[in-house]
Amino acid sequence: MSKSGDYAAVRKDIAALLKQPEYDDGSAGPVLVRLAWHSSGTYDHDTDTGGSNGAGMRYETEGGDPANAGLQHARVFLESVKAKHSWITYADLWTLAGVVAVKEMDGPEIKWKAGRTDYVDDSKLPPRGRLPDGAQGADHIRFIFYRMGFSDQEIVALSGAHNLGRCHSDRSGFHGAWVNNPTRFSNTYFRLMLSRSWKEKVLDNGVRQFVHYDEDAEEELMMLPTDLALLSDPSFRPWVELYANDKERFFADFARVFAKLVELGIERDATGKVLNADNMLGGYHS
Ligand code: CCH
Repeated sequence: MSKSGDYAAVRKDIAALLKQPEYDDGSAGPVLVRLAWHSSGTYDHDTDTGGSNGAGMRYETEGGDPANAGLQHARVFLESVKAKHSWITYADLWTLAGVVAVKEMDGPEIKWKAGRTDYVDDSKLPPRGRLPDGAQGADHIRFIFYRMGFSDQEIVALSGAHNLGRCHSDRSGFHGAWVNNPTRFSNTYFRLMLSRSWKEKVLDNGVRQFVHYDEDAEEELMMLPTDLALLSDPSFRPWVELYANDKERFFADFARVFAKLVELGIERDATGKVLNADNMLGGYHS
């Protein structure tokens, strides 16, 4: 058990669990990034509902959403950290884990602030269907991300997270990784999107995705229909080109936008203290 508020100790223990030789590509990192994103990405700006406060994925309504299939692996990985640092809220732990994982996989440093509550406010619960569907196109992506308050540029920057991890047939129905080294954060996703020819493929389960096969690669690489929508849309595409050509710019923009993502729905005063976490049932601490 660490001292309450010792986030450095928590960060260290998250970093230590990333190496998982038996899991996927040997790292828990990508699925932890996805947990941070899905816990935050239910936010709706207009109604101020959803978001990471409340760690709703612990319960069936949100945790059992088919869009969240597979994220139980991420939550289980983090249980040992929660057991050791029981003072941290799940909402803080899940968002911090994504931030630490990006950094440990050679990505940028992302600013992160504590203070999320695990108190579940029923009036803030998001309905299912708030997360994006990879089978769709640019209109759908805009509908989902504008609802959270993101711009076209921010949407493209965030999508660069698909440089990490892979699709699992038994989770989303899609299959494969976007890049050859899916446990190292970089702008390869954008570079491959532009430089390779992507061919439509219908998988045995009927799911439609796009693939490319390089002779010297270990496996066929993939793109979701939503990924390639970034290429065909005239407002998204210039950002894909920029990030493909300028890794530093991508890292800086990704860091800023991911920090914004994990803050959705968290209200703070000028000192950074959270204002909307007053119901302290979930172990709120300042
Ligand atoms: Fe994503 N993502 N994502 N994604 N995602 C999937 C996997 C990851 C969409 C669909 C999918 C973001 C945006 C989108 C990650 C981070 C982010 C999968 C495969 C699908 C499908 C799931 C499976 O089968 O396990 C769609 C659609 C959008 C937007 O339109 C954003 C934004 C982020 C983070 C900033 C990461 C990381 C993964 C890999 C997870 C793993 O388990 O390896």
